[in-house]
Amino acid sequence: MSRFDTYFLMNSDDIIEYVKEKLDMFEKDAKLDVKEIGDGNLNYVYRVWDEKSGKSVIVKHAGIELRISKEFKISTDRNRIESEILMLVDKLAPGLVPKIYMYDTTMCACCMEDLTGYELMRYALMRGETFPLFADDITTYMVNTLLLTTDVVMEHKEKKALVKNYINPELCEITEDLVYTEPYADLRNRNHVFPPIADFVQKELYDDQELKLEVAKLKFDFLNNAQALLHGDLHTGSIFIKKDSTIIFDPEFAFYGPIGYDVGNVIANLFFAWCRSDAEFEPEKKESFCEWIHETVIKVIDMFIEKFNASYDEHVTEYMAKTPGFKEHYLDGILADTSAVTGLELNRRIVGIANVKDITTISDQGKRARAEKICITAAKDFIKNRANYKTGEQFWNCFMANVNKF
Ligand code: SR1
Ligand code: MG
Repeated sequence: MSRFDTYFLMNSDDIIEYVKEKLDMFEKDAKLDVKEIGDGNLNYVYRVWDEKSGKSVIVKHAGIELRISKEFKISTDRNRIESEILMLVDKLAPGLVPKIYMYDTTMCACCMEDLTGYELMRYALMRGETFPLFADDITTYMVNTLLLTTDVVMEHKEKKALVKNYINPELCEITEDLVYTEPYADLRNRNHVFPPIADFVQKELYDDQELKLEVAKLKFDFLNNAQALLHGDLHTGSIFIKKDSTIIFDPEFAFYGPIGYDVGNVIANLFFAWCRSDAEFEPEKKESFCEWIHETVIKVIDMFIEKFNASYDEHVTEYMAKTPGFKEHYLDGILADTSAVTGLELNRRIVGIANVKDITTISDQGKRARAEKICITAAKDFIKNRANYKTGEQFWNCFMANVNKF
């Protein structure tokens, strides 16, 4: 019998006892330190370390109520999904995810590698840090985890078993509401709209019927297109980074959905970093950082395409998917989804309940309003004209054309 045989929400003292009981890592009488370091909207994340041995571990623990709002009560099964996905991705994209030491479906907790020396990418970008390996690492991660889990490569019954295991209805519902509905109709009256742009949001988002129709089509694609095993929340707060290494974590929104959902999230969050730099940095720093974002957006799209094509040719097993022209058709759809999701993520982080600090911490109110208008205007272009953007240069030019309107 252990007090960890029945679920309860653990505090720091419980976490110390928990790691001593569950892991071989620490002596039973070790004097451990613990700190809650969670930065996301959903879970509690503890770092536990032993000064004497130098050993440390991260414990991620799911509560029944979300941190962002007690209004959300979602399944703690998200912790199992995250742990299993990280273990699977460690095989598909080795070296790009943290090691999971154990996970526990009773306490809804997992123990994983401590990534000391890394930093959350969003905060590093907010300070103007640049990362030369990022585009290469993130495109390897995306091509390996996404293409290799599709019907193009996997035996269809094995793929369907994964679809079943990671059906994740409650976390998908959050995305269906926060990404695909509420930015276009504030149905629950909970959107965070920056007051100086309230009229702009009304006209450009809530009153644009043509936009709503396109988002409705995309929502039903998100609901029904079980294309690949997604990360499901691939923003810069789900990435730990340092100059020579990138680690992707936090795949609790994982499920089988459209590949462009992950790729578009990465692109949109690079644009948020650009907007912050444009508003906050001194001219010299701004110029070099914005140039790095420019190069990185182009590389992420173009390297994704290049690696996708090579991996498709190497790994395709499906007879009909080998038909000449099918690969190009499939990739075209992914790029259109990437463009659309770039737009959806830009909009939902500006007006929804889960905003991004890149934008909300812009100190000058006029500059913040300009940044928000740029994001919304570019977003509409990426959504409505999603079939037009197929290269890195075209993605960048679309964003810049909209920056130049303000
Ligand atoms: C209610 S959860 C809000 C957001 O936080 C997560 O990181 C996801 O992006 C989700 O949409
Ligand atoms: Mg998260």
